[in-house]
Amino acid sequence: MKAHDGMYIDGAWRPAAGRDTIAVVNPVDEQVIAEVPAGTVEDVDAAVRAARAALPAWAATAPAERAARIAALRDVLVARKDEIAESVTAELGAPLPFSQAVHAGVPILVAGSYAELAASYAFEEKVGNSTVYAEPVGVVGAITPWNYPLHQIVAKVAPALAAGCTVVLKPAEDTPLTAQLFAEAVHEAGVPAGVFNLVTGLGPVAGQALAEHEGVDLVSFTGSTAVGRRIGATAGAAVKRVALELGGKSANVILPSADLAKAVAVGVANVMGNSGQTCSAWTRMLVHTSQYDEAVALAAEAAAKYGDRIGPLVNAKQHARVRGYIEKGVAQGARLVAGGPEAPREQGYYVSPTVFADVTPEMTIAQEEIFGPVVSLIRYEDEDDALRIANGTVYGLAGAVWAGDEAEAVAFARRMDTGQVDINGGRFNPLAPFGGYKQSGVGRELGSHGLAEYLQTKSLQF
Ligand code: TXE
Repeated sequence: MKAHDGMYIDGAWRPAAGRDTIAVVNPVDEQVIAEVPAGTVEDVDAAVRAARAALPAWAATAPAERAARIAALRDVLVARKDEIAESVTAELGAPLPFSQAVHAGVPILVAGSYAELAASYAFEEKVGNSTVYAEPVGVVGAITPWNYPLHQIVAKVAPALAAGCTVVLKPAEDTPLTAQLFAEAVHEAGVPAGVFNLVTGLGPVAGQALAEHEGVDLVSFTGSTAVGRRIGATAGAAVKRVALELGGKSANVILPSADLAKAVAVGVANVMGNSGQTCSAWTRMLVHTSQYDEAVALAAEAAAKYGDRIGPLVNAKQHARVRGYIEKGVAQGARLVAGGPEAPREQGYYVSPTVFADVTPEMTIAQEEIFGPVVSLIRYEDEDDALRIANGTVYGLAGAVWAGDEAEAVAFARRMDTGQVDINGGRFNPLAPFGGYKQSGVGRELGSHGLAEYLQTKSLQF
């Protein structure tokens, strides 16, 4: 695969400060497909300086001009959609149709939504005898994971640019090629030099240097709760803004009045998509005791149908981790009804679509984020029991409720400690705020709430 051997800083590809590189591996066949530079503290420093230098002019541009640049960026993402999908497939292993529809498709919607929001947002408001201005926070340090290589970037960079912030991005080491394509797209879109900068590198080196840099005003991080906690602590000590989008253990609550077959089929598909590497995945399926056996049979059948259609996990570490969780589920007494810990192929980081029955709420597989194609069916006795189980983890990112009557589902969803709930399946809305309650994070992405993360307010009294 084509890769840049430098960093995108101040509007150009520049040589990296060090000589170390990171190998990019295709998870389908475990072959190295490219090398990218491993950024150092010096690279991060150069990128932050460029972002700071570009800040005053970009912050002062009219919202309509920022909207025009983001619209141009969206158009480049449309024009280069196939290339983006191929890049995600090469470094993440996702099947090409999924990469085209989701990995390349969703960022187009998100960029489009921020082109519109940049133009329509009330950056200036009259409140009684005051004028309140929404001003950019400043330089953003964006640290992104590999599970949605482009979406995670666009969900941070598009609102940051709309707000008038400048950005330094440190993408995940597993998926830097798509991040490099994104930098090319920003360049083609005519975004001024220094407004967006890219430093590829390792988390504990380049990521940490970015999070700790005193020239960064806001750190926006998506990834593991362990790293998020550290970044939050560092930001707190420096009194700097932070946005954290962390793990999840979302509940798919199927109430007795629901269309069971549909709820189970959509629920299993939700977990298997992207091979389970989705922070909002509905990994716990909660079914009333009277329908439990039927739901288990339906889920096992739905998972078995997936067969070869799901891609591998991203890397050897995740492969070992997910299989370890499946072994733990078996050891703790859960019943495997589809899949299992054995790797289904000799090559590639594959895990079979796996369904566990007889899962109890306190089991490890019902509490911790597995991040693989594994769904756990948990039985409940009544609605209060279902609510207690749904709310009974440290996470609160997403979820689903199914019921015959929408109002019944809404009433249940309102009692869930979670940031986003799909009612009877739901439909993706790029304007709907996304983010966590409890240990799933701090702040929101997408829509006007996502834009507000990158703004600070000033009021003038008259
Ligand atoms: O995440 P890391 P990993 C969860 C999921 C997964 C687990 C581990 O459960 O199994 O996390 O994944 C950068 N300072 N999620 O190890 O390490 C790193 O380079 C600054 C959920 O891949 O958190 C990458 O860019 N940055 C999730 C990013 O953090 C650091 C998506 C995420 O990597 C750093 C991914 C440091 N000290 C994993 N250490 C979601 N919420 O969607 C690492 N990084």
